[in-house]
Amino acid sequence: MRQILLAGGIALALLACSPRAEQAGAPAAGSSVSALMQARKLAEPDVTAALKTYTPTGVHDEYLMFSSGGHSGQVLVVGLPSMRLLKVIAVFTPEPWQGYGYGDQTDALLASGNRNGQTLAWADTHHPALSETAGDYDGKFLFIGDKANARLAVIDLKDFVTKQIVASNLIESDHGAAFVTPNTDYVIEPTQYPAPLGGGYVPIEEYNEKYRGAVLFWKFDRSKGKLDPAAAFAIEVPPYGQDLADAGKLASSGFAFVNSFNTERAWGGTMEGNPPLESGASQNDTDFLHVIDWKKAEAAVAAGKAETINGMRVLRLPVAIAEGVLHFIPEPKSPHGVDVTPDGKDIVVSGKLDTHATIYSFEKVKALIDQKKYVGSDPYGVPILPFEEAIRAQVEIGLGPLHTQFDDQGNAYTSLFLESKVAKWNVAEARVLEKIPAHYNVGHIAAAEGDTVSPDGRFLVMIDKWALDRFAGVGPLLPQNMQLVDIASAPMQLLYDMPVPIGEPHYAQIIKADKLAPIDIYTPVGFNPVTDTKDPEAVEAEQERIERRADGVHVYMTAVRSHFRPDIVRVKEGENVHIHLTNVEQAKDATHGFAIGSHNVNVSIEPGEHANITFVAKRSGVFPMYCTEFCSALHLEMAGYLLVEPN
Ligand code: RUQ
Ligand code: CUA
Repeated sequence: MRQILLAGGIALALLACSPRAEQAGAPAAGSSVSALMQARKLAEPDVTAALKTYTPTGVHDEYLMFSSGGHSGQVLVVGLPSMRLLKVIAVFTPEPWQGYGYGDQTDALLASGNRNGQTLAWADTHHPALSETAGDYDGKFLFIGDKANARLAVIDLKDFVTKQIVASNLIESDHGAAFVTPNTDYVIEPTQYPAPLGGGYVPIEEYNEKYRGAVLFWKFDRSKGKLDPAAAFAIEVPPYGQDLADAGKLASSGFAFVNSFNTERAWGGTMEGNPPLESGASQNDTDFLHVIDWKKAEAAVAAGKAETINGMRVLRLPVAIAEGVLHFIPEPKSPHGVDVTPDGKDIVVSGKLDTHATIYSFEKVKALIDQKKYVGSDPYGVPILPFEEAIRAQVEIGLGPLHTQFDDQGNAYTSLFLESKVAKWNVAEARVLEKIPAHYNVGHIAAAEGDTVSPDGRFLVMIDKWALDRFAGVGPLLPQNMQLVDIASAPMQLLYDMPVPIGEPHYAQIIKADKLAPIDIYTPVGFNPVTDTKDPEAVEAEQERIERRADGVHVYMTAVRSHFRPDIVRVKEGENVHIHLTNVEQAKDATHGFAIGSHNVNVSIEPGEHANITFVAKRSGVFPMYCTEFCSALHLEMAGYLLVEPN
């Protein structure tokens, strides 16, 4: 009976929506919930958490979260509140199920991300950025940065497919990418580790003189859905280890804010009599918040004031200073996150080694810039604004504050890495309201639309760096942990732990699902998702054929449940084989795969999709070709042969 009382509220809620609520057997339903609770040792908060996240079969999630896939080089798409993994978007690395990296166009796309002829088989994805219109997610595109190789990718949310990978030849690593300006005019990519701009060798002893960072602004052409490298520009900055970035919005539109964590300019050398980088970089009490007027930078570049370095237009430091593009403000100690409030009026910075969230007032910052009120300049001549006069408040927030997100009630949420908590605090009052434990060492957090001009509140996901005791043991390498929190309830409630076993997710963004309108099938039939157009080699039904040309054998093939046509391909040993394959189906979810063993041939063709595959028939023999998706009752019969005759 006590169990029934304990679960009373929930049981009542269940009964209220049960068609059998009025029947005499109603108490049985209550006792079954309490019996389940008892059997599974669940307390009432466990049951409310389950009820807040359980999503019955066929019911769709209200939000989608786009998360970096870390070392996997991919992007994860997770439904909220269920925390179900819905998609892994193949971006920087091959993805076999999607045939990404096993056909001509996806090979070429991946190769476009190679740097200086080096094939790159991995990426370190950190920060996804949804495209915005007027500072709000518009659900059209997603950008993601690769820290290791200083690359950016563009994903079209019409079909959740990567369309472009770019890398400048200016910088060697990035971190604060990708962040977009409020109308997605630009995607921001700042360097992380300084190096000579444009590449080349310079002894590290000349670090101060010759090593530099840069803040890149990649122009986005919305009509083409592509970044336009020719219209990109960069601003040279001192070698301070630039970190995260955020674009100003509303009140602070036209500006961008970038952190730095190594104004000491330490460069390590632990075996050469120097302190390790980590202690060398933590000497100063403050580093510099970079305040960038990108509208002015854009105008200066348009006026021909940039210098082209290895293909990128760069506003050199003296020009950036003279044009009023760059100002510094001290920021306490080894900062990491910089986050602009939804109204664009405040900029929140947290220092990993400082217990405060520092709130800069954009109005004050702008006035100081206009009055040229400087307290000096850095060794490179960049004017420094007075800290005390630029801030609105500092909130004593806890240990190791990193990243901040916002809700619709004027509150901010800041991750506390060292404390393993998230602090909820009121922005106007600069006052901490509540904290919730994370398991453990929370890095980024993502709130529903929590970095836009109109956050939704409701949900927040803590992206934890350590999982320790949260899941069953699977050997020494544990999964990462994402924890869903209900931030609309008071106090905040932890709802769900989601293990992530394919890489360390860094940042994520959460968008209302109804802002997305993905297609179900490709039309017209013969569409190539990578080139984003009907493929010139698309095959119509009844037009299947095999042609012998100077460059080899061209097989024009269709796939439809449950056969390939043609299903016999006869070639000679050593011949080039080009397979042009169209899935001519237009039924939702009617995906076929196409594989030839021992030839690294493997593609996935969604309804209406076309793929081109080129390979050399190096070895004579008989090689089965088959469909790799269990598409129909006669799926096993969806097969054929590649016959390679010896010479
Ligand atoms: S990171 S835990 Cu954004 Cu790469 Cu902060
Ligand atoms: Cu097509 Cu299996």
